[in-house]
Amino acid sequence: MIVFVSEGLGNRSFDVPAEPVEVDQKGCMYLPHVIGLQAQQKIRIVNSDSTTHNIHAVPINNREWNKAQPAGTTLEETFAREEIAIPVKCNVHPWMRSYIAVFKHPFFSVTGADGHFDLHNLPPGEYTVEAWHEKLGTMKQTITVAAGEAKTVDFVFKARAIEKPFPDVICCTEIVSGLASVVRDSASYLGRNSAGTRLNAAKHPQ
Ligand SMILES: [Cu+2]
Repeated sequence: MIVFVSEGLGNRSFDVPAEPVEVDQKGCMYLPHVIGLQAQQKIRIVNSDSTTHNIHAVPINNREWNKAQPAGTTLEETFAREEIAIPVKCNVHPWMRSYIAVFKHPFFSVTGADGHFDLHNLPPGEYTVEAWHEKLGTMKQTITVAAGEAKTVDFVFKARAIEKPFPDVICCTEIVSGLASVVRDSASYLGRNSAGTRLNAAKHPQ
């Protein structure tokens, strides 16, 4: 989940960090799964796997890119405009999916496993703070912060029942059944989300 300021910054402009944001392809998954960065900030895409990936960003408000990436190589890309969030897929491994959220300011935070986020150094003012989740949608709140003030904002999403948990993973482990690590990694990934799916994934030959 990403929490970010969606309104209230006016026409302020912000420096673009020189440091790239990194995403790795490891065990045929994107790590991390959700990435936040600023427009024009570099994203460094690493392929730690011993297989070729084809990273394919499918934006609505930015230039689409689609690149084959041999094992062990790194490439860099950017997005020019704000867009929350851009789906990224691999044309070789259809279950691979990540989301890249592009902002025109630095006031965003990808939540950790505990759901915690921090938005530091906001100028005093009134803001709309928005939380985005790939499956649960968005929620908004308005906050006002004074100079030097810290505020706490909570977003509570109601989890919907997932009818078909990760169907892509189930069908696609068959396509790459030669890659045992893929199946195992998928199983552990699924295990964190659905015990029932772990059972399905574990049925695949390793
Ligand atoms: Cu791939």
